[in-house]
Amino acid sequence: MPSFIKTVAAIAVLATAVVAQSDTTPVTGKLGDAPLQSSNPAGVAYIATFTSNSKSNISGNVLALTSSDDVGVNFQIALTGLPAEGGPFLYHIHDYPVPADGNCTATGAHVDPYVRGETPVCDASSPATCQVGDLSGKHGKPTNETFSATYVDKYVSTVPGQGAFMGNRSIVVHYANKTRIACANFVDYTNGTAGTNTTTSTNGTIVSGSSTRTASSQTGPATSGSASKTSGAASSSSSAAASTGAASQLSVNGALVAAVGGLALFVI
Ligand SMILES: [Cu+2]
Repeated sequence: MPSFIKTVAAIAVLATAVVAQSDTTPVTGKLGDAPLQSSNPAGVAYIATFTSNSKSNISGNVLALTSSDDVGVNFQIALTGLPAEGGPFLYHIHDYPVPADGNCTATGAHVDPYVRGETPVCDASSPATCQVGDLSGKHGKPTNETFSATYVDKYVSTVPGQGAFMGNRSIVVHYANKTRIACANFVDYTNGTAGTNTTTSTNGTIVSGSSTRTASSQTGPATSGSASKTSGAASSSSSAAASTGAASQLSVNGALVAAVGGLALFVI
Protein backbone atom coordinates (compact mmCIF):
# COMPACT_ATOMS: atom_id res chain seq x y z
CA MET A 1 0.00 0.00 0.00
CA PRO A 2 1.40 3.45 -0.85
CA SER A 3 2.50 5.32 2.19
CA PHE A 4 0.06 8.12 1.38
CA ILE A 5 -2.89 5.77 1.67
CA LYS A 6 -1.47 4.30 4.82
CA THR A 7 -1.25 7.77 6.22
CA VAL A 8 -4.85 8.57 5.38
CA ALA A 9 -5.98 5.30 6.91
CA ALA A 10 -3.98 6.02 10.01
CA ILE A 11 -5.54 9.45 10.33
CA ALA A 12 -9.01 7.96 10.02
CA VAL A 13 -8.26 5.46 12.75
CA LEU A 14 -6.84 8.16 14.95
CA ALA A 15 -9.81 10.45 14.40
CA THR A 16 -12.09 7.67 15.53
CA ALA A 17 -9.94 7.16 18.58
CA VAL A 18 -10.13 10.84 19.45
CA VAL A 19 -13.91 10.84 19.19
CA ALA A 20 -14.13 7.74 21.33
CA GLN A 21 -11.90 9.41 23.89
CA SER A 22 -14.21 12.39 24.26
CA ASP A 23 -17.24 10.14 24.61
CA THR A 24 -15.80 8.27 27.52
CA THR A 25 -14.79 11.10 29.78
CA PRO A 26 -14.35 9.65 33.24
CA VAL A 27 -16.53 10.95 36.03
CA THR A 28 -13.68 10.63 38.45
CA GLY A 29 -10.12 11.81 38.34
CA LYS A 30 -7.47 10.06 36.34
CA LEU A 31 -5.76 9.61 39.66
CA GLY A 32 -8.92 8.51 41.43
CA ASP A 33 -11.42 10.16 43.70
CA ALA A 34 -10.41 12.90 46.09
CA PRO A 35 -9.61 11.44 49.51
CA LEU A 36 -10.95 12.83 52.76
CA GLN A 37 -8.49 15.26 54.30
CA SER A 38 -8.39 13.92 57.82
CA SER A 39 -5.16 15.37 59.11
CA ASN A 40 -5.80 19.07 58.85
CA PRO A 41 -4.23 20.81 61.84
CA ALA A 42 -6.57 22.35 64.36
CA GLY A 43 -6.82 26.10 64.69
CA VAL A 44 -5.61 27.02 61.24
CA ALA A 45 -7.48 29.74 59.37
CA TYR A 46 -7.24 31.49 56.04
CA ILE A 47 -9.27 34.33 54.62
CA ALA A 48 -9.84 35.66 51.12
CA THR A 49 -11.15 39.21 51.04
CA PHE A 50 -12.94 40.69 48.06
CA THR A 51 -13.09 44.44 47.72
CA SER A 52 -15.09 46.26 45.10
CA ASN A 53 -13.01 47.92 42.43
CA SER A 54 -13.24 49.20 38.91
CA LYS A 55 -13.77 45.69 37.58
CA SER A 56 -16.21 44.25 40.10
CA ASN A 57 -18.58 45.30 42.85
CA ILE A 58 -18.09 42.09 44.77
CA SER A 59 -16.99 42.53 48.34
CA GLY A 60 -16.87 40.29 51.35
CA ASN A 61 -14.93 37.34 52.67
CA VAL A 62 -14.36 33.66 52.24
CA LEU A 63 -13.16 32.37 55.59
CA ALA A 64 -11.61 28.92 55.76
CA LEU A 65 -11.20 27.23 59.11
CA THR A 66 -10.23 23.79 60.29
CA SER A 67 -13.44 21.85 60.63
CA SER A 68 -14.57 20.81 64.09
CA ASP A 69 -13.54 17.21 63.51
CA ASP A 70 -10.32 18.13 61.69
CA VAL A 71 -11.65 16.61 58.45
CA GLY A 72 -11.59 19.05 55.60
CA VAL A 73 -12.22 22.76 55.85
CA ASN A 74 -15.12 24.77 57.23
CA PHE A 75 -15.91 27.54 54.74
CA GLN A 76 -17.83 30.61 55.84
CA ILE A 77 -18.72 32.77 52.89
CA ALA A 78 -20.33 36.20 52.87
CA LEU A 79 -20.28 38.12 49.60
CA THR A 80 -22.25 41.08 48.29
CA GLY A 81 -22.26 42.96 45.04
CA LEU A 82 -22.56 40.02 42.71
CA PRO A 83 -23.93 41.07 39.33
CA ALA A 84 -27.68 41.40 38.91
CA GLU A 85 -27.54 39.19 35.86
CA GLY A 86 -25.39 36.43 34.50
CA GLY A 87 -25.87 33.87 37.23
CA PRO A 88 -26.09 31.36 38.66
CA PHE A 89 -22.51 32.14 39.53
CA LEU A 90 -19.62 29.78 39.98
CA TYR A 91 -16.72 30.00 42.37
CA HIS A 92 -13.68 27.83 42.80
CA ILE A 93 -10.34 27.55 44.47
CA HIS A 94 -7.84 28.22 41.72
CA ASP A 95 -4.28 26.97 41.48
CA TYR A 96 -2.37 30.20 41.74
CA PRO A 97 -2.64 33.44 43.65
CA VAL A 98 -3.82 36.64 42.06
CA PRO A 99 -0.83 38.68 40.91
CA ALA A 100 -0.33 42.26 41.98
CA ASP A 101 -2.10 43.59 38.90
CA GLY A 102 -5.29 41.77 39.90
CA ASN A 103 -5.50 39.69 36.74
CA CYS A 104 -7.85 36.82 37.55
CA THR A 105 -6.77 34.90 34.46
CA ALA A 106 -3.37 34.42 36.04
CA THR A 107 -4.91 32.26 38.75
CA GLY A 108 -4.90 29.39 36.31
CA ALA A 109 -7.27 26.48 36.58
CA HIS A 110 -9.27 24.95 39.38
CA VAL A 111 -7.40 23.03 42.03
CA ASP A 112 -7.65 19.53 40.61
CA PRO A 113 -4.93 17.32 42.06
CA TYR A 114 -6.62 14.13 40.89
CA VAL A 115 -6.87 15.35 37.30
CA ARG A 116 -10.59 15.05 37.08
CA GLY A 117 -11.19 17.89 34.63
CA GLU A 118 -14.25 20.10 34.33
CA THR A 119 -16.50 17.80 32.38
CA PRO A 120 -18.86 16.25 33.03
CA VAL A 121 -19.97 18.76 35.63
CA CYS A 122 -19.57 17.93 39.27
CA ASP A 123 -22.21 15.65 40.77
CA ALA A 124 -22.81 17.21 44.17
CA SER A 125 -24.14 13.94 45.51
CA SER A 126 -20.72 12.40 44.93
CA PRO A 127 -18.32 15.16 45.95
CA ALA A 128 -15.23 12.94 46.03
CA THR A 129 -15.51 12.69 42.25
CA CYS A 130 -15.50 16.45 41.75
CA GLN A 131 -12.53 18.74 41.32
CA VAL A 132 -11.29 19.59 44.79
CA GLY A 133 -11.46 23.28 44.01
CA ASP A 134 -14.98 23.23 42.59
CA LEU A 135 -16.72 24.62 45.64
CA SER A 136 -19.85 25.84 43.86
CA GLY A 137 -20.18 22.52 42.09
CA LYS A 138 -20.11 20.65 45.38
CA HIS A 139 -21.92 23.10 47.62
CA GLY A 140 -24.21 25.21 45.49
CA LYS A 141 -24.06 28.19 43.18
CA PRO A 142 -24.74 31.77 44.20
CA THR A 143 -27.85 33.02 42.44
CA ASN A 144 -28.38 36.48 43.92
CA GLU A 145 -26.44 39.66 44.42
CA THR A 146 -25.81 38.59 47.99
CA PHE A 147 -24.45 35.18 48.85
CA SER A 148 -23.73 33.55 52.15
CA ALA A 149 -22.98 29.94 52.90
CA THR A 150 -21.34 27.85 55.58
CA TYR A 151 -20.30 24.29 54.98
CA VAL A 152 -17.50 21.79 55.44
CA ASP A 153 -15.68 20.57 52.38
CA LYS A 154 -14.02 17.32 53.40
CA TYR A 155 -11.61 17.22 50.47
CA VAL A 156 -9.75 20.48 50.97
CA SER A 157 -6.47 20.47 52.86
CA THR A 158 -4.82 23.00 55.14
CA VAL A 159 -1.58 21.01 55.15
CA PRO A 160 1.07 22.80 53.08
CA GLY A 161 2.51 20.54 50.43
CA GLN A 162 -0.68 18.60 49.79
CA GLY A 163 -2.23 18.81 46.33
CA ALA A 164 -5.51 19.83 47.94
CA PHE A 165 -3.86 22.56 50.03
CA MET A 166 -5.73 25.84 49.74
CA GLY A 167 -3.70 28.23 51.84
CA ASN A 168 -1.56 29.68 49.06
CA ARG A 169 -4.20 29.80 46.39
CA SER A 170 -7.10 32.02 45.36
CA ILE A 171 -10.86 32.09 44.98
CA VAL A 172 -12.35 33.14 41.65
CA VAL A 173 -16.01 34.06 41.09
CA HIS A 174 -17.39 33.52 37.60
CA TYR A 175 -20.50 34.25 35.61
CA ALA A 176 -22.49 31.17 34.62
CA ASN A 177 -20.67 31.29 31.29
CA LYS A 178 -17.37 30.95 33.22
CA THR A 179 -16.14 34.49 32.56
CA ARG A 180 -14.15 35.56 35.56
CA ILE A 181 -15.73 38.37 37.57
CA ALA A 182 -13.49 38.76 40.60
CA CYS A 183 -10.73 36.98 42.46
CA ALA A 184 -9.02 37.15 45.84
CA ASN A 185 -6.11 35.45 47.53
CA PHE A 186 -6.26 33.32 50.61
CA VAL A 187 -3.99 34.65 53.30
CA ASP A 188 -3.17 33.32 56.71
CA TYR A 189 -5.80 34.28 59.28
CA THR A 190 -4.82 31.93 62.06
CA ASN A 191 -4.29 34.74 64.52
CA GLY A 192 -7.41 36.58 63.48
CA THR A 193 -5.58 39.12 61.41
CA ALA A 194 -4.87 38.74 57.76
CA GLY A 195 -1.26 37.90 57.05
CA THR A 196 0.40 37.52 53.73
CA ASN A 197 -0.23 35.05 51.00
CA THR A 198 2.54 32.53 51.29
CA THR A 199 2.77 31.80 47.63
CA THR A 200 2.93 35.43 46.67
CA SER A 201 5.67 36.06 49.13
CA THR A 202 7.70 33.00 48.26
CA ASN A 203 7.33 33.05 44.53
CA GLY A 204 7.63 36.70 43.85
CA THR A 205 6.83 36.87 40.19
CA ILE A 206 4.14 35.20 38.23
CA VAL A 207 5.31 33.87 34.93
CA SER A 208 2.87 33.87 32.08
CA GLY A 209 2.92 33.12 28.43
CA SER A 210 4.10 29.55 28.47
CA SER A 211 2.65 26.27 29.53
CA THR A 212 4.91 23.63 30.86
CA ARG A 213 2.63 22.47 33.59
CA THR A 214 1.68 18.86 33.35
CA ALA A 215 -1.25 17.06 34.78
CA SER A 216 0.94 15.44 37.35
CA SER A 217 2.51 18.64 38.55
CA GLN A 218 -0.35 19.24 40.93
CA THR A 219 -0.08 15.86 42.49
CA GLY A 220 3.45 15.84 43.70
CA PRO A 221 4.48 16.94 47.12
CA ALA A 222 5.44 20.38 45.95
CA THR A 223 1.87 21.41 44.97
CA SER A 224 1.24 24.99 44.10
CA GLY A 225 4.07 27.36 44.02
CA SER A 226 6.39 24.61 43.00
CA ALA A 227 9.11 24.74 40.42
CA SER A 228 6.80 23.42 37.75
CA LYS A 229 4.54 26.39 38.09
CA THR A 230 3.96 28.64 35.14
CA SER A 231 0.89 30.30 36.40
CA GLY A 232 -2.08 30.96 34.26
CA ALA A 233 -0.15 30.22 31.16
CA ALA A 234 -2.61 27.83 29.69
CA SER A 235 -5.45 30.19 30.38
CA SER A 236 -3.84 33.11 28.68
CA SER A 237 -2.70 31.12 25.71
CA SER A 238 -6.17 29.74 25.18
CA SER A 239 -7.35 33.35 25.10
CA ALA A 240 -10.77 32.46 26.39
CA ALA A 241 -11.93 34.40 29.37
CA ALA A 242 -13.96 31.36 30.27
CA SER A 243 -11.00 29.11 30.47
CA THR A 244 -11.07 27.63 33.91
CA GLY A 245 -9.48 24.26 33.75
CA ALA A 246 -7.65 25.22 30.65
CA ALA A 247 -4.33 24.17 32.04
CA SER A 248 -5.47 20.69 32.87
CA GLN A 249 -7.34 20.46 29.61
CA LEU A 250 -4.21 21.39 27.76
CA SER A 251 -2.22 18.81 29.55
CA VAL A 252 -4.78 16.14 28.83
CA ASN A 253 -4.92 17.16 25.21
CA GLY A 254 -1.17 17.25 25.11
CA ALA A 255 -1.01 13.71 26.36
CA LEU A 256 -3.54 12.67 23.79
CA VAL A 257 -1.61 14.34 21.01
CA ALA A 258 1.52 12.60 22.18
CA ALA A 259 -0.26 9.28 22.21
CA VAL A 260 -1.71 9.93 18.79
CA GLY A 261 1.68 10.89 17.46
CA GLY A 262 3.17 7.70 18.77
CA LEU A 263 0.40 5.63 17.29
CA ALA A 264 0.74 7.33 13.91
CA LEU A 265 4.41 6.48 13.77
CA PHE A 266 3.62 2.91 14.64
CA VAL A 267 0.86 2.49 12.07
CA ILE A 268 2.68 4.15 9.25
CU1 LIG B 1 -13.03 29.18 38.78
